[in-house]
Amino acid sequence: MAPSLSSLASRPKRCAYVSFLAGDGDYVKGAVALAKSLRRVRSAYPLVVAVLNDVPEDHCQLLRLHGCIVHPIEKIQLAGSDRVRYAAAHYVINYSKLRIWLLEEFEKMVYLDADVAVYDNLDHLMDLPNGRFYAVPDCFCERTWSHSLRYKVKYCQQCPDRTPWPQHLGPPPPKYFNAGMFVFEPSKLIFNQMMSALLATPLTPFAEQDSLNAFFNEVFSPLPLNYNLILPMLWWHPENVPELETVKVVHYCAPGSKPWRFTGKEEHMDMDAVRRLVEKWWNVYEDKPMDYPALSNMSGGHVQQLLSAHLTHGIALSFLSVFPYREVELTDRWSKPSQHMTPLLHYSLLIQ
Ligand SMILES: [Mn+2]
Ligand SMILES: [Zn+2]
Repeated sequence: MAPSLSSLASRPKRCAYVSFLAGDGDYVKGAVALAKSLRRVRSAYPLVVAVLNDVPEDHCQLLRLHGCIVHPIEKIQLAGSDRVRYAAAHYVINYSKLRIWLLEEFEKMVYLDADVAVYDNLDHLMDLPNGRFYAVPDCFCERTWSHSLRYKVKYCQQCPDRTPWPQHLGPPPPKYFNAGMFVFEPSKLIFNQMMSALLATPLTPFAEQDSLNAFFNEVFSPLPLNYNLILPMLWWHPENVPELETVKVVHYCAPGSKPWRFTGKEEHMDMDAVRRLVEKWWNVYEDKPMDYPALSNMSGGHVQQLLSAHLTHGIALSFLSVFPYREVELTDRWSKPSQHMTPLLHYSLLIQ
């Protein structure tokens, strides 16, 4: 099985990547791709996935099979949050993500959204000095920003000279980061302070991202764009975009850009760079040898337990296609079918 939080806590350097998942939808595919992408670049630290209780057990199991540490968290329900006009309806759920600050088993973590993929090793971020909040500055040019003064005056911090901030409005707004990727230190104290701040201020369209920006404003240290390439940069600020091959983290945040739902028909989605990056995601997602590290390290007994206790047919079948030698092992072990055998194990014997 994947190591537990407590056994990880005894490692010399207690660091981890962490993501967040809610609901029973297809976002789990993003989390699987994220896990595989981190392993592909040989990350030394595990991926914790903080899940709300509406994530179905077979999705949690799938994440565990991919080597993730699944960590249940409770929903953060804020009074009045159902009356806020969020930039996207699902943002209301994102306040719960703040609970990752309670993971004090870890001294430093890199948070990554489930619609993010990692294409180069990021372990060095764990060595950044403590006491700062590291993230990549956002872009305000998408329509999701249309509620904001920044959008209305066509000001974007990615190119402050293109349309300068109007003088009569006072100083330009403070630097604002995208919260799809950030480096932080878990702390219950900070969590409690953030919750108090949330309760004391009105809720705003970008939900937890706005709150994090307000809260960490003074300790925010910008990271270079290649640590969180938000796709709108490709069409709003092509002159700022680094060589795609050097981009370490891609954030598939633009409407229509989720690779697992990609049709190429939405605005900007026909760009060559977008297609290349979506293809890159699929190469990771479908990289069979990168599948199910948890099972490959497991003893036959454990695999049996898993197969009989938790797995759905779909997962079992794809597992068997990745580890055919395991199939033989299982078949040997179960060569005399007994009445205790689950229908699932029957199935694996039949398809050999
Ligand atoms: Mn995202
Ligand atoms: Zn912009």
